[in-house]
Amino acid sequence: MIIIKLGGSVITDKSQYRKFNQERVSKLCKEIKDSGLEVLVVHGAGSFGHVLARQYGLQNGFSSNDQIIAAAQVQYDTRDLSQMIIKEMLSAGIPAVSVAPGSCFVMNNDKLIATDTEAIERLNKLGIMPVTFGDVVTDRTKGFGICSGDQLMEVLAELFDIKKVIFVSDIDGLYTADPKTNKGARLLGSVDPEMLQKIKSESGVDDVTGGVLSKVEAMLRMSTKNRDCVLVNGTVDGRLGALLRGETVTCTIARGGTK
Ligand code: IP8
Repeated sequence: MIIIKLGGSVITDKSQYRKFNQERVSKLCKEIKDSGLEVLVVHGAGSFGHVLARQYGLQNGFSSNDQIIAAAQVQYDTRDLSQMIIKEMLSAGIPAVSVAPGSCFVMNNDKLIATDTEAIERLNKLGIMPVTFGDVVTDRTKGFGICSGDQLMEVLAELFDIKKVIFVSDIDGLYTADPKTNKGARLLGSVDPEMLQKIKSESGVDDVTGGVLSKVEAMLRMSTKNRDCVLVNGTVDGRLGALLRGETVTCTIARGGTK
């Protein structure tokens, strides 16, 4: 099975609160469906999560009562986004159901812990794709915290038999520097832990979970000798589909796996 994260920068406009990229999501769902592969999808929160999370400091955990309504609002917004994605999946012919991460995971000081995954495993066995997403989740130490889609990818990659991991983002891959501000930035076809140390991450928009640098760190943790971890641009028509078909595409492959 392949696990794919549809990043918030692709499925939403991260600069506008609650702006869904319906057309893009529809295309990506079709590319996934056409691949005919067994896939598990996780999605980010984009502007349905990061804007309010940042505004109310939700990533730091509970510190004041005015965060509570914001924590609830974010969970409403991310569920709304998730349902919009499920709608596109169903239209593409993918049987999928949205599963809020707070129903099967808690956090402990920002570490994601799977408490009850029986339902998502059973859904998957039935042939219904359980779709989880970045969200506000309760935290045993901090009251609540931000559970990113990247953290979910790591936990789900251990729970299921995952042969390939794909992060769909709005960039062609990992660059040696920010290509938006640095003309000399070079796209890396592959990255290892040493190379990552040299790379600067700049995003310029709200991202309480750290942007591309933490994503590549997660990718390196998830890559093994038998499991490729790929960062690919989902804003380019057909690129995800080509990758799923096994074609050579512009992307960055994380190579760090010692396991
Ligand atoms: O978009 C973050 O998840 P991500 C979740 O996968 C929130 O980083 C609520 C900001």
